[in-house]
Amino acid sequence: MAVMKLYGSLLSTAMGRVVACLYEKGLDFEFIPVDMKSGEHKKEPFLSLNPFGQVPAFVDGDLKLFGKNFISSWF
Ligand SMILES: N[C@@H](CCC(=O)N[C@@H](CS)C(=O)NCC(=O)O)C(=O)O
Repeated sequence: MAVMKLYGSLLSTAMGRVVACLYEKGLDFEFIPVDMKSGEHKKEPFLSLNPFGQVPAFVDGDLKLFGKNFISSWF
């Protein structure tokens, strides 16, 4: 089974919340860093994950989610 992917930045407090939930549930995930300093979150391909251009974004197979509350409530 493909591992869940969390796209974000270590500087993001919103991502920190999602990471805390993943660890609390003991779920395996891959962290995909998004370089916010260079504006990677405002360009494709990231915009196809979150059209608002904000981290975090999350992919689990065919499921794509963005927004810390939507992601966290998925676990
Ligand atoms: N409503 C979003 C807010 C996420 C958010 O504010 N992310 C910040 C980092 S903590 C961000 O991507 N800021 C860059 C921007 O807004 O351009 C959520 O709940 O996840």
